[in-house]
Parts: sequence; structure tokens; C-alpha cells
Amino acid sequence: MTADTLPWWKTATGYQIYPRSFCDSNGDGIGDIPGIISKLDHLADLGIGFVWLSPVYASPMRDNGYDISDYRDIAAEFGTLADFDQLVAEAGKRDIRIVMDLVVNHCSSDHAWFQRACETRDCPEHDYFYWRDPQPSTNGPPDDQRACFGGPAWVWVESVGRYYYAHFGAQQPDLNWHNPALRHDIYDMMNWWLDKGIGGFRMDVIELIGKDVDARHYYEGPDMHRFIREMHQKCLKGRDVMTVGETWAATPDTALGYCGRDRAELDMVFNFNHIQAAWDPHQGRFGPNLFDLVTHKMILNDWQVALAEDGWNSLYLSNHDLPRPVSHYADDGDYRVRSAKMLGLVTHMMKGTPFIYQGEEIGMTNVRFDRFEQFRDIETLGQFKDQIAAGKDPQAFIDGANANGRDNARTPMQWDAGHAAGFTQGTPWIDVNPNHRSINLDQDRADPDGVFAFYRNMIALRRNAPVITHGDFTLLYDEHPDVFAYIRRWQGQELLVVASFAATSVEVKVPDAVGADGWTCLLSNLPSIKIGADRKLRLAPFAAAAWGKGI
Ligand code: TEU
Ligand code: CA
Repeated sequence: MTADTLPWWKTATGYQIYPRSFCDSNGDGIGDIPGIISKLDHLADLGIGFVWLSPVYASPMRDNGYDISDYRDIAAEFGTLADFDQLVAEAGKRDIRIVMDLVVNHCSSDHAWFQRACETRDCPEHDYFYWRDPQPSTNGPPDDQRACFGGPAWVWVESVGRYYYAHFGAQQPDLNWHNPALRHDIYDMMNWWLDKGIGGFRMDVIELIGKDVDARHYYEGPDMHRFIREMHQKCLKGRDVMTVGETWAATPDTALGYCGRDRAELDMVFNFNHIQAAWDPHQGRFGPNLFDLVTHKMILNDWQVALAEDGWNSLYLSNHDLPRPVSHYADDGDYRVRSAKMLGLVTHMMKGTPFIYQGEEIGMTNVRFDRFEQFRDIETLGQFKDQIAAGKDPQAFIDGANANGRDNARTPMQWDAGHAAGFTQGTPWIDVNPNHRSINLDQDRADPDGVFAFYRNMIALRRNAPVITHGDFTLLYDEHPDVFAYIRRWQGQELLVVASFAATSVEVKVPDAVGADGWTCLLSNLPSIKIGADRKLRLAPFAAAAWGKGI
């Protein structure tokens, strides 16, 4: 396949915007769509091809927009439908597509469907949700399933004398995908947005839509593929758009079921195996960080292998639910800038479509909240209650939330060293990281060796070196505890990427076939990384480089 016949999303780099925390245009302390429009030149300059926009729909914002009260309107604090249309148009002028977040596993309890469903059992909307009668033996809920954000997953509604199912939070009731009328309404809504010329959808927890609540089979449930296929048929087929599913349960064994060429379902899924491998199986994200590079490499390699010929990978280290990569995987102190470049390079040079999360392009770090009142995230607040009630030490929980909680990604984008990091003229809805005085876009961009300049070069390299898009993938040094390295090959082009995750110097021997005649260093985070005549490569802390041949 040549570059011309490839879909645009296989050659583009994506950029995720969390609207609430990106840029506030009117001083109310909340980021908004006009704010995003004002920063489109920054994104164009970086070289990105599409934006994944976290939800901007009408919402009471209990989960910052992942709780939608009207799928066909924009949240008042984010702007208007006219602002949205302007965003699509202005982005289009810069060759940037807008990919919307599709949150249809659940809606908000403020949605008119749910309001009506709670009034009476005898209305069509009642059947838009999963209702169960009290258990005859106990007169209580059907089972003891807990919600992700704390509390029970089955919630009682007195007016109809039934429980409804809410996987995430009580105010995020799950939509009953088994009802054809609900599916019809969702597809209509999707087509309405697609007709506006958006670039596609990132699909929130799409793996949950085929669940069997009675069997307690939630992830990758019995009807999931049937529904995704129907959605493809009714909305996506024949349109030049990109879809990526959020799938926490997908593995290299199930991934092709979503994105295989003949499946007619999705283009890509987000793999979370490498994310969850660093979580304690019992304590989850608020437990200790168990990051281990050998496991990390093995998982990513398995995904590269599984989707080598068919399907397509997404590549990322951060999003709005995850900690900042420099803090989590490398060093956010003295080696912050070098670490940020190393992590970017080793992630983006694999086969797939890379996603950057806002702030990653300047190496933003985790924040430290000392007071519990500083946390905003519904998961952190809900799990605190649940876990403290279950006997967890509050300080241990707060340490866990600082290390791996979702608010790390949600502190405002750091544009400059001024008031509130240039994010707002007013008081931000969540505290700005105090390190914005030294870590901000203004300062980083002024430095030719800054993270931004590196990311821009890295994105440009993708455009000029087809081996990055097409090449096969061979992992090197599988068992090395500190070095992540691989070779990519395509039609005579070769690419070698070597990255050190160690805070001390390490040495590896490069294979004979690479690094000698005809090879040049394409990009590195240190000027002095050289392959010696003895084939030895001495890597300073967090060093990383890409060498190419025939590029
Ligand atoms: O995330 C799903 C999800 O499972 C994570 O939020 C959560 O961190 C996980 O339960 C592990 O602790 C998606 C969105 O990305 C997230 O922001 C939403 O809050 C969630 O769905 C509900 O819509
Ligand atoms: Ca605002």
C-alpha cells in the first residue's frame, strides 16, 4: 500500500484535548471552545492531524462531561453549537479534524430520558435503562456489584419501585442497548454529528455496551460485537472517518475482533494492558505503582505482533484518566525534559497512530495535592469513601491519588509563567500545578532543545519516513530491565530506536546489521549518543535515539 491509498488516520498524529482544562476564554475558570479555537495555531505548529475532543455535550459535569444530559447540545460553560461548528471549520482550515468523544454506555441522570423513565414504568424511556425488581428473598438489590466511582451499582428509585444499573456512578445510569429504540436514537444522534463533518469518534468504554447485567458479565459482553457492527452499518460505513474504542478488557487475543479488516466494526482500540499491568490487582490505581519495563515491553510487543498484518494499533502513554508519563515512567526532576523526549520517541516510533495528551508536548508533570479538598475527580472522591470505609489508611489513599489519580492529567494546561499559567484570567476550577512558573509552553518553545521542538521534529519525521507508518516491528533485548529498543523495516528503509528508562548509565551491544554504514541519527534527546566501533552503545540516563537507513 502506498501513502496515497492509506486512510488519513494511519499517517496522522492525534492530540487529545480535555476542554475543561485547556484554555479559558472568558475568565470563569473553565476551559471552553473559544479557548480551543484560540490555540489551534499551536496544534497546527506541532503538526497534528486530528484532535480527540473529550466530551463537550450538555452535562451537569459530575464526571466532567462523561455524563451527558443532551447529546445534541453543547455544555453552556463550553460554548454553543455555533462555537462548535466554528471549531470544526477553523480546525479544517489547518488540516486538523475534530474527533468527538462518544459516551453512550451511560448518560446523565439529568437526561430527559432518565427523568421520564423514573416517572413511570409505562413510558418508552423506562426501557432505555436496565431496571430490576427487588430480590424476593432479601427485598434488596439484585446483587452486590459496586460502581467504579464508589457505592452500589444498583440504585433504588422509589417512584417506580425498581433498581437501575449504573456501572460508573449513581448519576450515570447505563443505557439499555438491548432496546432497539434506544439504539435507533443513538445512531440518529451519531449521524447528526457525522453530517456536521467531524473526523470520527473516540468511543468511551464501548466494550460495555453488550453486557449481561444478570450474569454480571460487563466487559466484552455477549452482544457487544453485534451492537458495534450494527452501529458501523448504520453510521460509519462509507464515511471517511476514524473510530477508536476505549477497551480496558481487550487483549492481543480479542483486539482483532474489533479492528480486523473484515469485521466492519472499529478502526482501532485503545489497549490498557500496559496501563493495568502497573496496578495492584486488588487495590487498583490507588495502590502502589508496579511499573516494570520488561512486562511493559512484552505487552506492547504482543499488540504489535497481533495487529502486524490486520488491524491497527493506537499508541499512547497518557490521557485524561492517567498520570503524567514523565512522573509515572521516568523522571520529573532533573531529567524531566530528557525523559519526556525519550518516552515520546519510544512510543511514537512503533507501528500505529500516536496520541498526545495536552501538556505532554511540554513535559508536564503530576501535581501534588496535600489537602484532600484539592481533589476534584469523581473517582478519587468516590473511591476515598469506599476504601476508607473498608479500612484503608487515608494518607496511603491520598499518596495513591497523587501518584496515579485522574486529577494529575486535569490540572490546567501550562501556557505561560503568569497568573494561573495563562489558562484563565479568573480562578481555575482545579488548582494549577505550582511548577508552571518553570514548566510552560512559552518557556519550552523558546528553547530549541525544548520538548515542544522535539515533538514537532518527531511528528515531522513520521511524515517523511514511511517506515514509521508501514514498517514491521522487531523487539530487541526483550529481557533487558532498563532498555526499550526495536527495529522497523520497510522496502529497504530501516529504523532503529533505542531508549533507556534507567537513571544511571547503561550499555547495550547493537546487532551487527544495524548502525554502521549508511545509518544516520535521525533524532535523539542528547547530542552525544554514538554507536561505537565495538558495536557498543553507551546510554546516559534516559537517553534515547532513532537511527535510520535509506530514509
Ligand atoms: O473511562 C473508563 C474507566 O474505566 C476509567 O475512568 C477508570 O479510571 C477506571 O474505572 C479504572 O479506575 C472512561 C472515561 O475515559 C472516563 O473519564 C470516564 O469517567 C468513564 O469512562 C465514564 O464515562
Ligand atoms: Ca470559560
